[in-house]
Amino acid sequence: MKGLIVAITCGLYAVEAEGVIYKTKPRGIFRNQGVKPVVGDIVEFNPDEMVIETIYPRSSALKRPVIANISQIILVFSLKEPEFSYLLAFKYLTYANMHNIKAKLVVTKIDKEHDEAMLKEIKDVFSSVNVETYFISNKTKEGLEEVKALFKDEVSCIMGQTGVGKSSLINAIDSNFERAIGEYSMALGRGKHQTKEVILLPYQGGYIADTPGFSSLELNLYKEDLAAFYPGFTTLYNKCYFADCLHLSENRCLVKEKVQCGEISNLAYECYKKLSEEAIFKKERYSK
Ligand SMILES: Nc1nc2c(ncn2[C@@H]2O[C@H](COP(=O)(O)OP(=O)(O)OP(=O)(O)O)[C@@H](O)[C@H]2O)c(=O)[nH]1
Ligand SMILES: [Mg+2]
Ligand SMILES: [Zn+2]
Repeated sequence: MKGLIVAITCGLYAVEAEGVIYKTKPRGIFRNQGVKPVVGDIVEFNPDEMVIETIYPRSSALKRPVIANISQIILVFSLKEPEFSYLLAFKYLTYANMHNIKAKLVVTKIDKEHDEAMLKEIKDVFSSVNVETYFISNKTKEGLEEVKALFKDEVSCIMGQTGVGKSSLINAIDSNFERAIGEYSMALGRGKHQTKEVILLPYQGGYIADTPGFSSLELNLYKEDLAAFYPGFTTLYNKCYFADCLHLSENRCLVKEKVQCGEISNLAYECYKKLSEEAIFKKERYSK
């Protein structure tokens, strides 16, 4: 029987097939092969023995969070608590591009601080690199209808720092989901990691994945990947004078030209420089 892994808890793999959930285990063969079924995997399983026999080829596979076959990433940030971070947003948008998965930005908690200038800046910066941004409050439900429509017929992975309101958003979309909501800790300056496992929830012909929040330090990208997959840079790939252009001090760089003429926002480019500075080379790593 063919099914979809919707959750993994305590070593049991919840496989959904024709609206029924089967609690299965993978065959030992997977362990021998070093393969691990993950949430989002489409599998062939035996409903009598309750074992997963095979995993179908994945269209995508993310490591952070661990999930397969998603069609889009909904990146969630809050305006406050925790503070909106351009750097993190650009980092994760690059990560989405690396996996060839479309991404959209949802900014929550606009009820906490409705600073029009700040919202406009966020919208403009991301629209300069062709990323759509939505502003919502999970509390007052402002902006929610437009965001709800994004999920239709998609397998969406909700990603974001802990405490930004990912689970709250899922509950706001449909209160029947009853996702546990965490608290923002003033003392820690972050959320308290409420959601601990990836889960796929059926919604409007597709699925929504709630995922554990990440901390700001978790994802490390290479300089080369940033240069190739940074938002707004992907279509310029290999078009600079130097094929391995990092868009920094090089001459005849198309990215810098686009920044100079205002097509790519300055702020986006400043974030790029900062992320590139912090990143290491992929090549150097391999040559050691
Ligand atoms: N004022 C306000 N508070 C919100 C909003 N969205 C979420 N919160 C609050 O933010 C806190 C964290 O919300 P969660 O939904 O648990 O955050 P999360 O992103 O799922 O966090 P993790 O599961 O730890 O990754 C809770 O106290 C929510 O009530 C919002 O739009 N406005
Ligand atoms: Mg959560
Ligand atoms: Zn360049």
